[in-house]
Amino acid sequence: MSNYDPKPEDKFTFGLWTVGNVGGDPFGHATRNPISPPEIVHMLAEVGAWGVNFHDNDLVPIDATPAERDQIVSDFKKALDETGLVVPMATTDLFKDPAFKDGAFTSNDPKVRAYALQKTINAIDLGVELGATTYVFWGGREGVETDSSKKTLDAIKWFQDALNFLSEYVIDQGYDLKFAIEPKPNEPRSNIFLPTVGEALGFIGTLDHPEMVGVNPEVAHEHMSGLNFLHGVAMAYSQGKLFHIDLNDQLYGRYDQDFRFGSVMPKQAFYLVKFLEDVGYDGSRHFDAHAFRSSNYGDVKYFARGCMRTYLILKEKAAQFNQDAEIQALLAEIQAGDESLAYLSSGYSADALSKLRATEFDRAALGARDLPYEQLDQLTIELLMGVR
Ligand code: GCO
Ligand code: MN
Ligand code: MN
Repeated sequence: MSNYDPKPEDKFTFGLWTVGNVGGDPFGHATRNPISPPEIVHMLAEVGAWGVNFHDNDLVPIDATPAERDQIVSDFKKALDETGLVVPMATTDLFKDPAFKDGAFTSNDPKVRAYALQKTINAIDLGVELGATTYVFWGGREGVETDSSKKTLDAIKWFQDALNFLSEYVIDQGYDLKFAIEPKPNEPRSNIFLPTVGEALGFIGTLDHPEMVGVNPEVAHEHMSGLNFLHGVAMAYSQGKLFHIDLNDQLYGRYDQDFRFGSVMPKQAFYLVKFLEDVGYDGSRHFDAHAFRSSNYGDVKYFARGCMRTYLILKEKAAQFNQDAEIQALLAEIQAGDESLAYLSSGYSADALSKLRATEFDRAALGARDLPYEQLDQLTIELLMGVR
């Protein structure tokens, strides 16, 4: 058995807003005292994370003077230098300020849309200054409570305009930066635009620079919609669009829970980790989760270590699954190919068509085929429960 200590090559990252979350919710005040960005960096280094990500205003308050900004950024850089932590991703807070109460890029107010663009340009500069190569777009306020308030087609167009403008900005500056859209179905808006990975992937194809734009799927967000997260991730990966990933956990049909990775649906988390490791996903493994409101900062460290530890345990389980003789024999039987049909894998041709037309299929035999999926699933569960 390996040890489960995180290493830099695991590329584990946390946002300033995750371990720095003070435990407030819509019904209650903060339960932890705020800690400064340099303190968060030191805490992340202590638990073994590789990187730290941030929203512009996690680091620099929205009303900071230029001199204050420079001091804050220099203190943050010092903490990065002292700890060796890197900043792989940055993003913009386009949701907290009341100016964004009706959205940012999709607000009905053209001044708000322009302000959101300007704020994002400044935040991109800040992110790039600190080393970020991925820029996330989570449109938390991009949406509606009532569809009488906004023409959906206008909102789609404004969203496209904003990303097109920002793509040109990045190209113009010569930045090495790609964009990752983070879909979410609701919270804080009743309905958020680009609610799922599938919609975001479709939308990317309509942009002027689709090559610069991918997705940042989040476990909790797809689970809130009752969707299979692995399938969304696989679709993004198959299109070369898995630019980033937000790992946490979430029961279906609940409020936005942001639980510790793998803590409520470990079986789904297992298939996800197995997928990422099998395909050799080489981006950040970013934990976008919050410790329980009842935790003190000592417990927050358990929470952060727990996210990484669970990932590494599941990674070991995935390797075990791939080497388990009984499981692999079952899979070989289930997935066995048929040499006589190999011609179909080269696609359509007149020859393939005539061969296919001439083939006689034994429907009864197809229907009678044994598929021991119960056995396979139980073996998987036993492997996860540690008895194999
Ligand atoms: C949420 C989102 C955010 C984003 C973050 C980075 O549900 O609040 O997941 O945490 O990931 O704004 O873009
Ligand atoms: Mn989220
Ligand atoms: Mn997220």
